[in-house]
Amino acid sequence: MKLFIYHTPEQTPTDKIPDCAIAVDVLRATTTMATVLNAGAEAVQVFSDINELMVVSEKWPADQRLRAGERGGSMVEGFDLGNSPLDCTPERVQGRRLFITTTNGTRALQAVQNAPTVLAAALINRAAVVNYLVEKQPETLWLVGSGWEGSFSLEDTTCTGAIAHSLLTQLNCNEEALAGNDEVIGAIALYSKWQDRLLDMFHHASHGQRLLRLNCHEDLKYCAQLDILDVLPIQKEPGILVKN
Ligand code: 3SL
Repeated sequence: MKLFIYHTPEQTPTDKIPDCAIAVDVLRATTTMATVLNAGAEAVQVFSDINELMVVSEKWPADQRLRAGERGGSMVEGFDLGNSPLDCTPERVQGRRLFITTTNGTRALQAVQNAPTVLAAALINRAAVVNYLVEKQPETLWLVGSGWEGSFSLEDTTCTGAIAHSLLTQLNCNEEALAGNDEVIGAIALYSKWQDRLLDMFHHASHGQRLLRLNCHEDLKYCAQLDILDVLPIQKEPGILVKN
């Protein structure tokens, strides 16, 4: 297995595709996707464009859909939900499809949607993702951080490092054998620095600070938990993720 990490969708190559690609948006899109599927949602369908989401979701039965999304961290006007994983309770989401648009996370998924296998990862489902990778052993693997509007984000690259770090242990190999680019070595170093202080790391991150200004402290606490959900969001057709 050769692992390549890209910090943002913009840095992700467009002239090739890996065997498996994983989008990461710890704060908060991929955390929300893992949570909603774990809570019994039928599927998650992602959009970068609000109008397109409205047109497609309009064709879905009203009692079987939820429209979710944020811009600048705040809920899109008229939607059922924002992008808080804490709102995704079984009572609210069971059996429904979540139509979601977010600033960066949905773009990361769309950047890799042509790969044969596409997953969504966060800290909360890191172990489920790593177990899948160890079982399937894709030859080429990309981890794509969502960043923030084209820039690096501390929390996404730390999460890619958490996945890489666990892969090293599970595959019993060294960094040189696993790493396809230098970003892998950097991400593992970043995770090693923060692994026991993930919530603290969010407080240092610019997007963590943005969410704190929006009173999302409970969201940060939830998103900072490692390996708490055994759920693997996997793409079944472009833009549509289901529980594996
Ligand atoms: O950028 C994104 O995709 C979102 O996850 C951002 S937020 O955490 O909902 O503000």
